[in-house]
Amino acid sequence: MNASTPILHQFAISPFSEKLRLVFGFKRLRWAAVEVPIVMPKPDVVALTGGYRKTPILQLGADVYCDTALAARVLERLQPTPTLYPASAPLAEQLAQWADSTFFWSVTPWAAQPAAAAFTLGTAEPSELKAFAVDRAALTAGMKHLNVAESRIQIQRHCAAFERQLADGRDYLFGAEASIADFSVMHGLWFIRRAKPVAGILEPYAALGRWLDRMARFGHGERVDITSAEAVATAASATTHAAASVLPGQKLEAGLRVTVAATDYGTDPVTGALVGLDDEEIVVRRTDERAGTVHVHFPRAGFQVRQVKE
Ligand SMILES: N[C@@H](CCC(=O)N[C@@H](CS)C(=O)NCC(=O)O)C(=O)O
Repeated sequence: MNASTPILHQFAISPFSEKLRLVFGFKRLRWAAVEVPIVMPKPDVVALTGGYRKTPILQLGADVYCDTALAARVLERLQPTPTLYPASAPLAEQLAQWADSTFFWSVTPWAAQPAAAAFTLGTAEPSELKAFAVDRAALTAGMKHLNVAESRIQIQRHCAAFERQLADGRDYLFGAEASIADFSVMHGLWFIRRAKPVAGILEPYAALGRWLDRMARFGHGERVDITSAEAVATAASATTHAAASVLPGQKLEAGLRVTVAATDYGTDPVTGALVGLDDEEIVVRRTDERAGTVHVHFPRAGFQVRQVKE
């Protein structure tokens, strides 16, 4: 790996990580994988982000990108072809946003039900299953979850709609070209497919099954595995950051001390100096004793930036 190799901090059973692993495959990129802990604590993740703990995160030197919606945009900049945002699919990002939220939370109760949890989580060890349940309950405190019966109904509604969308023989959800929407819908269905004892829920949808196989064939690109210590050292030794600026009219000025936090779940705030703000992205600068000066990037969609009142 060299200094410009993108690093994905991810773990094997994570659907959102699978979304980006497939994007690496789609774009035939070479990337480095760091395996992060499935539950807190995650000291090396937090050294890089300053508090954000969701998975995955994308690192390019001393720039750290939170949330897969933004990370996908960054991978598009690195490797524009094939595009994730074809002109033929103007609603691709909107459908992806729905799939990453409403659809994802519709499938998780089904995939994590007791009959399948050992497959979904890759362990049958009661203490690990318990630790996972406790960690995720804290992560999503305040959210209302569907029960398994409600999850089944929603999965069936959504899969029937995907099946109708694909019924004319198109290769991808919006037609002949794949888009970010395909990758966002894919990772939730990948989660169900891995949950073998309950994966039969997908069987009635033949065109969707062929689409899933087609998506899986993108593979994961060229992956090398590195340790989190190597990734932190890569950040510490980087001397430049991606260009960032605060656009006029954004009501906050460069250099202000701000917090940035997700608005849905996993809302741990990141505090730093504002260095970038436009309609798409928020960038803060913070210094960590091991990772050095890091720029942490968030999408505007799904995040709030607020000035810290001293
Ligand atoms: N909107 C986020 C969602 C990411 C997400 O919820 N990831 C799950 C894992 S698939 C997570 O963070 N779980 C808790 C954790 O890994 O600490 C994104 O697109 O990156």
